[in-house]
Amino acid sequence: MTDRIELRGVRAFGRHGVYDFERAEGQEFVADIVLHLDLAPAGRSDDVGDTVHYGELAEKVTAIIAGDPVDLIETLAGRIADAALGYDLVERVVVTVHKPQAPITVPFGDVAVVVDRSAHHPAVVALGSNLGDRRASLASAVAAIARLDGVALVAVSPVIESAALTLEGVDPNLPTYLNQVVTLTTSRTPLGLLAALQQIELDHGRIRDRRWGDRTLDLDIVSFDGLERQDEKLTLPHPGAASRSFVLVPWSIADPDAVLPGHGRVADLAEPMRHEVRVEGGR
Ligand code: A4P
Ligand code: MG
Repeated sequence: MTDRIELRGVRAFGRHGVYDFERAEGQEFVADIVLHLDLAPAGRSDDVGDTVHYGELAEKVTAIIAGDPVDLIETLAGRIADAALGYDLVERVVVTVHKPQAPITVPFGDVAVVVDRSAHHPAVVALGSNLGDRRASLASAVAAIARLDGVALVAVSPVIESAALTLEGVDPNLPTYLNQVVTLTTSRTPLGLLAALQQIELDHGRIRDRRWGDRTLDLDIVSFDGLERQDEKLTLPHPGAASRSFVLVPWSIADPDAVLPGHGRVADLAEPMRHEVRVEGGR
């Protein structure tokens, strides 16, 4: 990601420092904030809702500098970074906090700390395959997800097998599915993660013809950082997640403490469905 918003030289008066006189008298602090985010959607829509409003961010930064005094500019920079990462679109932020009047006993030009932080969104991805070498497709898809920039795998469930669910119900005549669930953390946005997963599907010979049709590889985002959203590109949590044994059972094994927003503990939801699927050895 090379797109950036650079907000530099935001100044405000604060009372940060380890010395009593710094708390009593205060001084000026200056912050530079570099946001890493995809600016293409805003470039297309020309809508401020598709980017970060830098004026609004600047006001938050000055409020943090003028707010609760802390000893270290490291702490201040961390607070500013947290505020920047509070914007869902921001994947990474580099914050520099300058303290040009710091109590240093020799002549100096500037002193600053730089913190570089990435977003850590927890997310859950469900994998499914009922065509071709299903085991190989799942294993290579898990490896491809692990290799994605800005993605770190947390847990990989065992592989489970189940009959194909179609829009008309379970169809025992169709090839059976192997499914698996991975949990991860990512600095990507939900749509950034979806785009990467769709590329992995294509790399594994996925042909989109019929909805709910047989497939070599299906990758669905089950949940993303507790987010709830619904539009033509992405629905979160995945609408099928709450009712599907082939998602809930492996997810509950990968993360016994998981919660599906609006539905409760995944382990409780999975329990009555365990007989519907066969759990394999898996990883
Ligand atoms: N989309 C919206 N929300 C999401 C999300 N949370 N994750 C959009 C991923 N994609 C999401 O998906 C169609 C569109 O959904 C995408 O373009 C994306 O922008 P698709 O993968 O092209 O089509 P699909 O998978 O055929 O449709 P759908 O509705 O995602 O089907 P499901 O829910 O994936 O169900 N039976 C067993 N036993 N095991 C299975 O894994 N899977 C399915 C497919 C049916 N029966 C099954 C299984
Ligand atoms: Mg799908």
